[in-house]
Amino acid sequence: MKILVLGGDGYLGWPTALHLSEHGHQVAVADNFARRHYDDELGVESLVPIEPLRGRIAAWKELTGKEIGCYIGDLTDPVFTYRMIGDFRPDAVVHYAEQRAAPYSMIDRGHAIYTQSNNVLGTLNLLYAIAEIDPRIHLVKLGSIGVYGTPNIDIEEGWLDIEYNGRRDRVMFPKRPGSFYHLSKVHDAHNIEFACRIWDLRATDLNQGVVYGQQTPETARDDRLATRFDYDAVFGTVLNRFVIEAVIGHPLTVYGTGGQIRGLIDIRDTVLCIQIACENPATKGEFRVFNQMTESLSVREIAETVARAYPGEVTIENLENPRVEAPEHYYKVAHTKLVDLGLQPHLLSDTLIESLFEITKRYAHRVRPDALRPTVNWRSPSSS
Ligand code: NAD
Ligand code: USQ
Repeated sequence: MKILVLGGDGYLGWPTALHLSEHGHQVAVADNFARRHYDDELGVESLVPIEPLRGRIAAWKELTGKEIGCYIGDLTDPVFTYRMIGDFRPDAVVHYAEQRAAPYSMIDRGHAIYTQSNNVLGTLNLLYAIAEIDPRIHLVKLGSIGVYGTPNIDIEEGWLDIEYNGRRDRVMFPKRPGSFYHLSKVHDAHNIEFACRIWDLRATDLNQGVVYGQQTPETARDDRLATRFDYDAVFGTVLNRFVIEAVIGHPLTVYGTGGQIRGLIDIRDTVLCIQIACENPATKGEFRVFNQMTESLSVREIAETVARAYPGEVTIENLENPRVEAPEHYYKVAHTKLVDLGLQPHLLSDTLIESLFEITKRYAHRVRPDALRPTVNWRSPSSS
C-alpha cells in the first residue's frame, strides 16, 4: 500500500514509517518540525539524540535500500496539504501530526489556542483534501483514550448502544476529557465522524493510551534511526519519566495519590496497530473507533513496577497534583477490536523496563533535572 505518515518526524511517526516500510509498504512522511521547536521554546531536548529527518531517511536507505518520501510543511496550510495528498495519492494516511502534550496545552491561553487550532484545523484541511482528491483514501487518525475521561461506567470502543424512554439508538460514547489538548481530539473525532457521514469518507480513530518504550526492531538497528525519548514535565509521559527518574536517582514524581488509572501501550504495539488498521481499512462511509491500549495501571502501580525492576534504590514522592483529575475512580475499557484483527500485545514486563534503564544510563548525562518538576498548573488560568 502507499501510506503517508503525517508527523513522521515525531516519537511515534518515525518508528511507524520504518515499520511500514520494512513490511513492504511504500511510505512517505510529512512534518513541519513543530515538535523540535517546542523543545527550543521549553529549553529541553530528547534524552536520546535524534538525527535531522533527512539524515534519518538517508540512513534507512543506506541500511535497507528502501526509499521513504518526504514532505516538509504545515497541515494547517491547505495549499501544502492538498498538494501533498494530490502528489503522493496514498491508499492510507496515518495522521499523528498534532500538538500532543496535555501540559503544553494548559500553559496559558495562547498555548490552548495554538493546540486546538493546530490540531483541529490541520485535520479539517486533511478531511477536505481527501474528500476532494480521493474519498477512498483511508484516514487512520490518532486520538487518545483520555477523551473518555474516567466515567463511572464501562468505556466502549467509540460507540454506545443506548435505550432511553423505550427507544434505542447508537451514539458516540460520551466524552469528558481532562485538558484542552484532549479536547482537541474530541473535536477532531466529531469532525471526522461528520465527514464520513456526509462525504462517505472512511476513517479509523485510534483512541490510544499512554505510550511507553523507545525502541522498535527497526529503530534499534542503528543509532541514526533512534526515535525521541522525552523526560521533561511537559512532553515526557509517565512511565518513560519514571524510568529516567529512577536511573538518575530522582524521586519518582507521582502526582497526587497515584490512584488515577490510565491505559498504556508499548511503542512496539503502536506501530503494529497502525499496520493492522491500514491493512484492514474501514469501509466506505464508516467512522470506526478502536481503543488502542493493551493494559490499565494506576500511576501508583506504574511507579511501584519501575521501582521493583530497578536494581538500585528508588524513592517515590507524592507531589500535589498539578492537574485536575479524579484521584480514585472506576476504570474498565473495552479494547478487543485490534486483538480481533490480530494484535498480540506486549504487556509491560521487567525485561522491557530493564532495557529502558540501559538506554537511559547511556544518555543520563543529558538529563536536566530541573526539567523534571511539573510547572504547568491546571487550576491557574493565565493569558500570558
Ligand atoms: P510528537 O510530538 O513526537 O509527534 C508529532 C509530530 O507531528 C511532530 O514531529 C510535529 O512536528 C508534527 N506536527 C505537529 N503539528 C503539525 C502540523 N500542523 N503540520 C505538520 N506536522 C505537525 O508526538 P507523538 O508522541 O509521536 O504522538 C503522535 C500522535 O499520537 C499525536 O497525535 C498524539 O496525540 C497521539 N498519541 C500519542 C501518545 C503518546 O503517549 N506519545 C499516546 C496517545 C496518542
Ligand atoms: N503523571 C504523574 N507523574 C508524572 C507524569 C504524569 O503522576 O511525572 C500522571 C498524570 O497526572 C496522569 C498520568 O500520569 O494522570 C498520565 O500522564 P502523562 O503525561 O503520561 O500522559 P497524558 O497527559 O495522559 O498524555 C499522554 C500523551 C498524549 C496522549 C495520552 C494518552 O502525551 O499525547 O494522548 O498520553 S491518554 O491520556 O491515555 O489518552
